[in-house]
Amino acid sequence: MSEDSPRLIDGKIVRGENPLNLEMPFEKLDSFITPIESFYVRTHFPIPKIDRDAWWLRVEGEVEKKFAINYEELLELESRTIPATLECAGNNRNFLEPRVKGVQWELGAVGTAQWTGVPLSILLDRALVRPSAREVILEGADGGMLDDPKSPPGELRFARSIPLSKARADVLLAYKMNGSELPPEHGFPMRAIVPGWYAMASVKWLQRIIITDRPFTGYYQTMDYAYWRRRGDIVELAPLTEMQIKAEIAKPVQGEIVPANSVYRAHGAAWTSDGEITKVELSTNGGTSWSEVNSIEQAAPNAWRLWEFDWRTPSKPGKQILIARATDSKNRTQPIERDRDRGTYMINHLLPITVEVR
Ligand SMILES: Nc1nc2c(c(=O)[nH]1)N[C@H]1C(S)=C(S)[C@@H](COP(=O)(O)O)O[C@H]1N2
Ligand SMILES: [Mo]
Repeated sequence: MSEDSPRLIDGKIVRGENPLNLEMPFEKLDSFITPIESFYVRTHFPIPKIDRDAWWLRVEGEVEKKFAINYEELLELESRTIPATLECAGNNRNFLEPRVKGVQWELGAVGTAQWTGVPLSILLDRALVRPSAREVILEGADGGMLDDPKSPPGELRFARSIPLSKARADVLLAYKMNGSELPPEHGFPMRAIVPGWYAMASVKWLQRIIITDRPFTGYYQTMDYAYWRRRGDIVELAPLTEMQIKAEIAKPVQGEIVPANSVYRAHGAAWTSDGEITKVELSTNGGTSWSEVNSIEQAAPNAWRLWEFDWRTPSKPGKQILIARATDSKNRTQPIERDRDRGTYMINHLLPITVEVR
């Protein structure tokens, strides 16, 4: 290993230890389901140690019947298993120019798991939500002090909200990941899975669900995990929600030496929100021409689609620029340029990589 190769924990790239942030080396992508050992980890505070037998999930706010439920009781409720891709809203941040603050993720703050749990709608039904209700706040058990001058004084907890309609539609309270008990770093004993949304909404270590009649404007909803939205000449902060369409190349990697005059299997993944990936194209000449790649699986809602392409490499040695581009069933595709209103998040513009044919 060269001196500047990143430090690894369990094969994942260490982006921070306090709090713990680990990235999957994206070149390791080789299956639709990301194994737990490879799945990226994003935390803002120390991982809370939760005793399952002492843990309660409280449901309160704009409801007729607030209640608390424990782990055992939750496991007895009707459950569902769904595949869902989680992507951190700051994935690919390391490639932004000019450079911005934040965890310097490259390609691997994304993964797909099978999540098993209780539909949130079941708990909302049990609580008898009032007609005045608009949003559902999901609160984690983790918290602490931030050194951001814009953070509130004292301690705060990680919390995000979702519209009531989304909460009722497909949000899962997951206690299993890929068939195993949810690991501590991924939210034990229970986390939310908000399909199709950037993963900050999928609150881990869930301890409280608060139904409200007005928009939630907490720290992680407005000061952080927000972008600039324009209404005519008005510019306002809006919370990040759905994932933006994106294709990523797992292999070759930036700077890889690729044999000339041979067939090289390029591959990667593509995902979107509220739609299906219908096409992924690859350019091996810096965007001059594009070829459609093969999709490996059927498209599944809210999950990535792996793709591959047999690239007949040039016989002449030299640098080649590769770019992948996805299109979905709503005919959305990736922007060419970075939109600076997105701040340090939602990074899905085309990302060229250079390889050397030798
Ligand atoms: N309680 C809590 N939930 C959280 C977070 C957190 O710090 N605390 N981080 C969020 C962010 S920003 C991401 S990207 C995902 C990461 O989930 P993972 O660590 O299971 O990959 O969890 C989300 N849920
Ligand atoms: Mo994130």
